[in-house]
Amino acid sequence: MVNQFVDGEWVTDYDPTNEEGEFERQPTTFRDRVGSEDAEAGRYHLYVSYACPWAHRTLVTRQLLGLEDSITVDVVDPYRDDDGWQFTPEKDKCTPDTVNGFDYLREAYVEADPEYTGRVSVPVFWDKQEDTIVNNESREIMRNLTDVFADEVGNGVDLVPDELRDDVDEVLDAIYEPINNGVYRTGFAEKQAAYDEVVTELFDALDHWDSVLADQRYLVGDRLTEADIAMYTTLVRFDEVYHTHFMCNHQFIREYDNLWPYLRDLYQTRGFGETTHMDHIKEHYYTTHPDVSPKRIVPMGPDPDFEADHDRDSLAGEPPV
Ligand SMILES: N[C@@H](CCC(=O)N[C@@H](CS)C(=O)NCC(=O)O)C(=O)O
Repeated sequence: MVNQFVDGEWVTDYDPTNEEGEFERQPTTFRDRVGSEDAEAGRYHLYVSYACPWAHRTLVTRQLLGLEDSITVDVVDPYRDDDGWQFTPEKDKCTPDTVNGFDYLREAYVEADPEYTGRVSVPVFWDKQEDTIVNNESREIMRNLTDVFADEVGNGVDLVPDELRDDVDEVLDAIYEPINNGVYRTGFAEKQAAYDEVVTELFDALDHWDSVLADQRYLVGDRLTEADIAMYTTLVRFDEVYHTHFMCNHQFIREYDNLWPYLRDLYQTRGFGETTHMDHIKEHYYTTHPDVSPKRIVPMGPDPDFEADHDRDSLAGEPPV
């Protein structure tokens, strides 16, 4: 059971699985985009959890595009109970809500729409001038930062070059269901048949991308793009969390010939490692899904060595400077 708003009322017993026992992710509702005329430094804000792979996408993008001084960030508590995401500034690496002074992220959702129906999720891209949510869909926030903010108030790095736009979108689509969402569909499957199907899809996709990465440095070739950011935030959580907690245990990422060095390459690239906070990641998953891990014990390992050398720089392509 999960918590969400129904017509502005907070309910705590919503079932996100269908009759086949398959987890069904709801579409997000705030889907605006900031145009170049409004992309001012200081006006926009990100509410994130360091634990969340979707929010993590926006943090990596913000760093790569040099938006640290233009877009502010607040970080919620990694533990989420029946009241949803909470601001607990007393906890390590957590912040208060520096924009609105809210105690719970859900207050931002009803501020934006008093009749809101849906989940209270991170990331939230907030407009401080209009006091509202611009967008809460990570893929669209990433693209808005890339297309508009990078040039207006960032460093001009291009994470989706025009000539690769279709390829980037194709890879984002291709990895979403089997991999990014696949780990959740695996972990939240309620029946054996549902689990069997999605876990097979997940590992078939990982095998596929492992072979693609045998002779190219990044997912669409020799340029680091948004597709790599989307892949990274799932892969970096895999061995520590998804393998155990979500039963994605056919193989560890560190057993793959190419995915593992690829993951280390990204981790060691500006913007990736420094936005990866494994303490928040592990605390969140192992304590927040009582249906999956009822004892709320955070396991000790396995501590993959993300800092170990990789040979990926012998392949064509360089990370953005
Ligand atoms: N489609 C959204 C998904 C975001 C999402 O599911 N975030 C999770 C954390 S990993 C969340 O906040 N879940 C709380 C909830 O759904 O109640 C995106 O990509 O931005």
